[in-house]
Amino acid sequence: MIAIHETTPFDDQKPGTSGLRKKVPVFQKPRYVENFIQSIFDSLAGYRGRTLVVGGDGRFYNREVIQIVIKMALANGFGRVIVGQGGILSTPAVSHLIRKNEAFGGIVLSASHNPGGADGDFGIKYNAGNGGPANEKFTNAIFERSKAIDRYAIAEIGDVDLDEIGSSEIEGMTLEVVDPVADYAALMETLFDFDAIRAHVRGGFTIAFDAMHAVTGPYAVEILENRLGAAKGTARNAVPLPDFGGHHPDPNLVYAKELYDLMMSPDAPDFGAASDGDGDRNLIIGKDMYVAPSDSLAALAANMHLAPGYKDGPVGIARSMPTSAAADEVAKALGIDIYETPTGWKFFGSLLDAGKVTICGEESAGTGSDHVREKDGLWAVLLWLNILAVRKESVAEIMRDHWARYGRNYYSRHDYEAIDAAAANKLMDDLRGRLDTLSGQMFAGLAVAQADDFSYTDPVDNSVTEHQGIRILFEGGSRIVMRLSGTGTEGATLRVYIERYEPKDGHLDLDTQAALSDLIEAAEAIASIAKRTGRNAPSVIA
Ligand code: G16
Repeated sequence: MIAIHETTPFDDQKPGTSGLRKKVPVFQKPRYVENFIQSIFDSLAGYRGRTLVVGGDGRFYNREVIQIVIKMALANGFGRVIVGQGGILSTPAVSHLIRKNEAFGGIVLSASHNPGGADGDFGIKYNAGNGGPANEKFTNAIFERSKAIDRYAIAEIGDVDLDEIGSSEIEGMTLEVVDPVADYAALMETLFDFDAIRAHVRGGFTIAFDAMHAVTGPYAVEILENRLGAAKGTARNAVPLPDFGGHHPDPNLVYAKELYDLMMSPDAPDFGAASDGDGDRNLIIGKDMYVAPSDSLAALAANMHLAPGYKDGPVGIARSMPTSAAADEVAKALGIDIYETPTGWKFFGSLLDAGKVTICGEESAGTGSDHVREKDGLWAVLLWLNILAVRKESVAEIMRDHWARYGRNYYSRHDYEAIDAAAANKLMDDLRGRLDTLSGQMFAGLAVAQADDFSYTDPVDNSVTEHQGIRILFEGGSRIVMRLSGTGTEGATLRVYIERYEPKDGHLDLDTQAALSDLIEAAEAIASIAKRTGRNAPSVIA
């Protein structure tokens, strides 16, 4: 039985960097989820009878929303819904299932690295038939529709069983409940040399993987422990919990501090890694060697030919604008193109679809390749493991060798989280207004060479995206970037990205914050961050 319900619009359903993210109580408002899902469906054309993939990271409210999505997919005419058992699917696994099953699209329920629980965050994101996040044009269309919506359609049926694997028919629609891990693990086996990694592990190589009580737990247990033979317990915090055990499932040096401390201790295993809420981010730490995400992208691009799935090396590399230019040095050496996109994985989709790039990465701990259209945390871990198994060197040796070949991009991001939104917008607006005057001025002893507001023209579809972050470039190649996050749910988050290039014959072993101290001072001098935000220090330094 299909019911059409009347509704009225909400005015705040504008998708951000990665879908719609809000606090759980916002999503719990009557009709809030239904309105957004119907706005997605109303913005699509030609999906009748086709397949929709649905899954989430298991956070609080996941199961309830999945039931709504399934009932609305049925009412709106989808022919088949594929859902992960228990409603669980990592974001890269959704991307893979969409592609493998030639689905029309998919819906990912996650607020990624944001905290979960009844008062935590929730999110809904639409992925298109290429497996990737919907592009800006489509997310704008969803927002426009959400402002005018006046009805939604839903099947009036009882809740469906999400826990038993198998296929069933519900009022003419097929529902397939699938093992969340199986297809993804099989894909990984086609890309990496599992025999080599297994042999390396058998030879005594040890791993600690922190799943942060989020979605990658079952994936890591199956792949690292069952298939690659790592010891039981290699995957820590491996049971997904609706509130992530009360922690913040963000694999950075603040929220994955326990892993960091372990890796810096005398008992450190050879390799440490973590992933986030929905399994698309990664943190890589060797014994006594933290690998910054921008450096990880560069090192992976330089070494990926060692994995069977990438034996010809990358055809091109893409990175988001705030990501350091370490990968640019690799592209230069390989004689391939490097693309600089706005923040957001959705901007990599057209480049991957057009075959212009093989590997993409972001400073925000995301790396991935053309195997799916999302960043992929465990993929990055496995590529590192494959490289380590072949080179038989430590992470620290590989990174030192990398800097000695390409030079080092000292890099750090300073986040000011949950600051007053009006103050944050004013800071950015004022800075934007001064851009023309900055060039030639000195701050903390550094001369500004150029300042602009990043604008991107997609080389494949020629779409233009403006106001993607303020860049202040200094004489000598250092830079500061400032932008407001598009994923927060509380006030605003100011991100300050700081970078300095040190040539290969320079000082390659400095402490990062020390190496950047004059630029940090310059950022404060340029934007008066402390005065305007009321914060004397960033909340997170990554
Ligand atoms: C999302 C996007 C990423 C982006 C990150 C941070 O990641 O997919 O492309 O780099 O947010 O964005 P912002 O700086 O606007 O907060 P995730 O892992 O949260 O889906």
